[in-house]
Amino acid sequence: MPPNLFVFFLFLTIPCLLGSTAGAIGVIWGTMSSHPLPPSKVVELLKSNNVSKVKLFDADPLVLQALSGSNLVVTVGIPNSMLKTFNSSRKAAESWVHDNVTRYFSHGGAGVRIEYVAVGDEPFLQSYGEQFHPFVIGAAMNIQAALTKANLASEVKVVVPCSFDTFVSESSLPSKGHFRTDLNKTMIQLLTFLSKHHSPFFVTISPFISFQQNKNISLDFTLFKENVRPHNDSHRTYKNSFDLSYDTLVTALSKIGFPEMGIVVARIGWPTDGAPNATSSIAETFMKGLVDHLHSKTGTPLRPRNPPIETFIFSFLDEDQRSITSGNFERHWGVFTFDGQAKYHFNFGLGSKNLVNAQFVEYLPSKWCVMNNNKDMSNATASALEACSISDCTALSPGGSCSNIGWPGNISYAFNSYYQQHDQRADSCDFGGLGLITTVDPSVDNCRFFIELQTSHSTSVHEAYLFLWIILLMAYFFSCLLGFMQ
Ligand SMILES: *[C@@H]1O[C@H](CO)[C@@H](O)[C@H](O)[C@H]1NC(C)=O
Ligand SMILES: *[C@@H]1O[C@H](CO)[C@@H](O)[C@H](O)[C@H]1NC(C)=O
Ligand SMILES: *[C@@H]1O[C@H](CO)[C@@H](O)[C@H](O)[C@H]1NC(C)=O
Ligand SMILES: *[C@@H]1O[C@H](CO)[C@@H](O)[C@H](O)[C@H]1NC(C)=O
Ligand SMILES: *[C@@H]1O[C@H](CO)[C@@H](O)[C@H](O)[C@H]1NC(C)=O
Ligand SMILES: *[C@@H]1O[C@H](CO)[C@@H](O)[C@H](O)[C@H]1NC(C)=O
Ligand SMILES: *[C@@H]1O[C@H](CO)[C@@H](O)[C@H](O)[C@H]1NC(C)=O
Ligand SMILES: *[C@@H]1O[C@H](CO)[C@@H](O)[C@H](O)[C@H]1NC(C)=O
Ligand SMILES: CC(=O)N[C@H]1CO[C@H](CO)[C@@H](O)[C@@H]1O
Repeated sequence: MPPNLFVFFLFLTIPCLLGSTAGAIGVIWGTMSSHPLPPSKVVELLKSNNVSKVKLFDADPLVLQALSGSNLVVTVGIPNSMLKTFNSSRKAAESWVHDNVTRYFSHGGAGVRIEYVAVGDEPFLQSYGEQFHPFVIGAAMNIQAALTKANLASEVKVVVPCSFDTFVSESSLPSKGHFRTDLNKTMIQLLTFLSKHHSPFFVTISPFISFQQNKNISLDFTLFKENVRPHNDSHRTYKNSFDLSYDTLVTALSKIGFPEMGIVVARIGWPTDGAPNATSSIAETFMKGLVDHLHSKTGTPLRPRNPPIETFIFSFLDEDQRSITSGNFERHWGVFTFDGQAKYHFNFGLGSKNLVNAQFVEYLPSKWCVMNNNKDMSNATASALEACSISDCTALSPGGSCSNIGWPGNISYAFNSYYQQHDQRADSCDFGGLGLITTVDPSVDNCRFFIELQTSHSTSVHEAYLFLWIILLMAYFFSCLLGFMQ
C-alpha cells in the first residue's frame, strides 16, 4: 500500500477506534468475598471475556498489581468511611492519590490505566441518612486538588457514584423527575464541581429494584421485551424501565441547570438468587436486552441517539460477604459465580461467542458438612441460625435456589456454609455433635452445596504442584529418550 493511502486508512480507522470507547461496557469487580478468586485469575477472566473497563470499590494493592500491564481501563474507589478524613485534610488526600494513583498510573505499558477516581460508594443512599453528605464535596475537591498537584488531572477524572434513589418522580413520569429534596443543595454543588472539571455524572440505575418496588412496572417492561404496553409521558413513549429511569434523571439534571451533563451508568445488573424473580434465566434476558439496547445507540426519548458514555455491569463475580441490609439478593449480582463460572449465556462484546469460564480454579477438597440424622435434632435450628449469622445462607431465603429443600435439608445447607467458610476445619462441623462430614455431594436440583476456593497456599497445593513437576519431568525424560532412540 502506498504510504499516503496508508495514512488515509489510518484516518478512516481513528473515528472507528474512538467510537468503540464511547458507549463502552465495563464491569464492577467487588472483593467482599470470604474466599476470593486470586486477582491474577480474575484479570485473566476479564481478558478472556473481552472486558476492557473495570470499576473497583477501593484501591486494593493486590488487585492493582494484578491489573498492572493488563491494558484494562480502571476506576479506583474511595470507601465512604474515608470521606470525612479527605474532607478535612488536603494532606491525607494527597497521600491517598500518591499511594493509590500516582504509584500505579500509566498510559499503558507496565502500570495501570486509571481513568476515574470514584469518591465514595453511593454516599447519598437514603438509608445512610446524613452520615456522609457533609463530606462528599469537600473530599472530591481535595482529591481533585491532589490529582492536579500530581499532574494527573487531565487524565484522571474525579467522580461521585450516586445511588438509584438520589432522583425520584412521584408519578413515575420522567417529565416529573427531580433530585431528592434533601439533596437540593448538595446536587447543585456536585454538578457545578463535575462540570467545572469536565467529569461525568456517575449513577446507578436499578430496574430490578424498580420492578420490586413499583406495582406499575411489569417484568416484561423491565426486560426490554418487544410489544409491551408502553408507559406514555404526554407525547413521549417509553418501552422499557431503563429509559424511564434514565430520562427521570435527565429531567432532574435539567431542573437544576445541567441539561447537557454526561451520564455514566456506574452500576446496573440483575441478581440470580436470594429473592423472587432473581434467577439466572431472568438475568440472562435482562442482560441481553440491556446490551442490545446500548449497542443499538438509540438513546432515550429525552436523549435520542445519545446513550450513556459508559455502562458498568454489576457485578462480575458473586460476593458472599456483601452486606444484605437491602436484601438477600445482594450476594448474587455476579454474571459469574464466586468461582468464575458463567451463570448464563451472554457476551460483553458484540461477538456471538459465549462467556469463557475461569480455568484451573483450585477448590478445597470434595467434602461437605451435613446434619447427622441419627442425633436428637431438637437444637438443630438454633445451631443453623447461628451458622447463618456468620456464613452465607441467602440461597435459603424465599424465592432463593435452596428455598424448597425443606427441613432438615436447610439445616445441612447452613452447616455446610459455615464449614466451607472455615476452610473445612473439622471443628467447624461440630454443632454440638449434630454435624457430619461427608464426601457425597448433598446438592439437590438447582440448590448447590458449594465447596469454597483454596485461598492460602496450604500443603495440598504444594503437593499438587510437586506432582505436576514430576509428571512434566517424566514426560520430558521420555521424550528425550524417544528422540535419542530415533
Ligand atoms: C474476543 O474478541 C476476539 C477478537 O475480536 C474474538 O475472536 C473472541 O471470540 C472474543 N471472545 C469473546 C468471549 O467474546
Ligand atoms: C469539611 O472540611 C472543611 C475544610 O476543612 C471544613 O471547614 C468543614 O467543617 C468540613 N465539614 C465537616 C462537616 O466536617
Ligand atoms: C490506599 O488505598 C488503600 C485501599 O483502599 C487504603 O487502605 C490506603 O489507606 C490508601 N492509602 C492512603 C495513603 O490513604
Ligand atoms: C400507576 O399507574 C397509574 C395509571 O397509569 C397512575 O395513575 C399511578 O399514579 C401509577 N402509580 C405509581 C405508584 O406509579
Ligand atoms: C428542594 O427543591 C424543591 C423543588 O425545587 C423544593 O420544593 C424544596 O423546598 C427544596 N428543598 C430544600 C431543602 O431546599
Ligand atoms: C401511548 O402512546 C401510544 C403511541 O403514541 C398510543 O398508541 C397508546 O394508545 C398510548 N397508550 C396509552 C395508555 O395512553
Ligand atoms: C439444647 O440446648 C440446651 C441449651 O443449650 C441444652 O441444655 C440441651 O441439652 C440441648 N439439647 C440437646 C438434645 O443437645
Ligand atoms: C428450615 O425449614 C424449616 C421448615 O420449612 C423452617 O421452619 C426453618 O426456619 C428453616 N431454617 C433455616 C435456617 O432456613
Ligand atoms: C413476572 C414474574 O415472573 N413474576 C414472578 C416474580 O416472583 C413472584 C414470586 O415468586 C411470582 O409470583 C411472579 O410470577
